[in-house]
Amino acid sequence: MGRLIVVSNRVQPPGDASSGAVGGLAMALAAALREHSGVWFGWSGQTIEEHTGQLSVQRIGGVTVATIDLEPQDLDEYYNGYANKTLWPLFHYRVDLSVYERSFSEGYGRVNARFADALAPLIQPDDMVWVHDYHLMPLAQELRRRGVKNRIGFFLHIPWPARRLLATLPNHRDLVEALFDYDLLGFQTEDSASAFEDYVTGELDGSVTPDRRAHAFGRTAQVGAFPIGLDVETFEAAAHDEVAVAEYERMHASLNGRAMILGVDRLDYSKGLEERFLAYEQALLDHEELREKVFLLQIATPSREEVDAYQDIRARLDAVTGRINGAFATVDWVPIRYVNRAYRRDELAGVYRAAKIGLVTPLRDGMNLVAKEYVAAQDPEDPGVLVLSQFAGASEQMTQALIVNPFNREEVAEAIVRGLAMPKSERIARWAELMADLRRTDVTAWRDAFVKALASDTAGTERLAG
Ligand code: ADQ
Repeated sequence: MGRLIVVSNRVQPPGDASSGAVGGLAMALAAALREHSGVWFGWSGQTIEEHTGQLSVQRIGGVTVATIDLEPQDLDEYYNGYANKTLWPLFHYRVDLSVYERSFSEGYGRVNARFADALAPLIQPDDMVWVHDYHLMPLAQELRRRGVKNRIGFFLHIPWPARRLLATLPNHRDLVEALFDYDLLGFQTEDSASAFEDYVTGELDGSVTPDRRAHAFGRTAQVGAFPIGLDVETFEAAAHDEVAVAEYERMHASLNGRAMILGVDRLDYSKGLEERFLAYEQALLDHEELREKVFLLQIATPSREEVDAYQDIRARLDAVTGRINGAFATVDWVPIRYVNRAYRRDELAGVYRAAKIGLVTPLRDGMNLVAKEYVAAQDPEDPGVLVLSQFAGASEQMTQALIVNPFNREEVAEAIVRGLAMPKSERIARWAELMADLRRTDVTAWRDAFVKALASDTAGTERLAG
């Protein structure tokens, strides 16, 4: 087998596992490439005034990292535009926030073509190409136009929306047609994979065989669910290093005998932070005995600040936090501690371990790695309880969590109360099952399953024959 070439919008070479980098995608890919002498291709994160197509190639930690720069206009139209103002909200069920402008889709097409121009000459005959996420859906189509015949797989880290929702996107058929230039289409969950199949049969008049080969536009792509896992070993090691232990002890000392409920998220409207604060408020209203006995620590790192919707959600969260703290705080108790900085991974592990409740309540989420990190960081003798949204992809696997509807304030409030009161034996039993599953389905298992499916897929062979 040839090399594995991974393509993603941003490239973050495998390095210091304890770095403060935010983003589940980056963490998972660094782990996946560590053992492969693979190539990682993507945007450098830098902009230049005029596109040159110049490729920068470096060898970092056993991986060849190849990057290109983008123009400011690319960044506006492709990244902040089509990817994060059009697709991200729509795929997270926020049609109301999804903005469509023709310049966005032009920019999206242009950048995908530029990626293909730079990438195609690097591809050798036996290589497999693995493309990641919603930024790069048309990349295989652009590579095929440049004569690339290799196997190309696509993995979507975010949810695939319901058929009628996707149909609201102008030119949605073109977007999906481009996907049929991949050999393998991987989704996080069964829910997303079957929503895609539903679109193929319902919207395109295509068909899907029992072994999940989707046919449309005269082409075939294999469909599958490949739930992303955590790099459990690295995370556990980080959870036991000096920084993690010191952070745990510092947090523990500051609890003052109070139980900590914890949220950790990128500051994003899909994460359900406002609804979460209101559910916590509901718990304080319904259960006066909790007051001064618990607090909510919400760590929310700002992201995509150039996009208006992200500034709006930030302002709303500041206001809700202020209101709840104003209503309930006493001289020595603040109900919500709201922190906007990024943490190192080991620091974060220490914080997770000190929390009685991990409150992970996105309104919609491809997987959600925070839920998995929370479980992996717990003390096996005295683990905390995970409260998890039914709309996080992780809920398909993590059935021993307390599963809640994040839109139902009372239900989330009651789950918090139940978690706080849960007997140790039940906490241990639930945690042990969750942890065993995390190990079984870690990031290596995810990578191996995807790469194996891509290597064994026969759709590409049909392409060569046809
Ligand atoms: P994200 O939306 O970024 O990822 P998630 O899976 O929760 O969501 O990953 C977040 C990562 O960032 C975690 O590793 C977490 O530890 C880290 N992080 C969050 N806040 C942090 C902070 N304040 N400081 C430091 N680190 C922080 C997308 C999809 C998800 C999918 C992943 C991977 O939206 O659904 O699970 O990709 O496929």
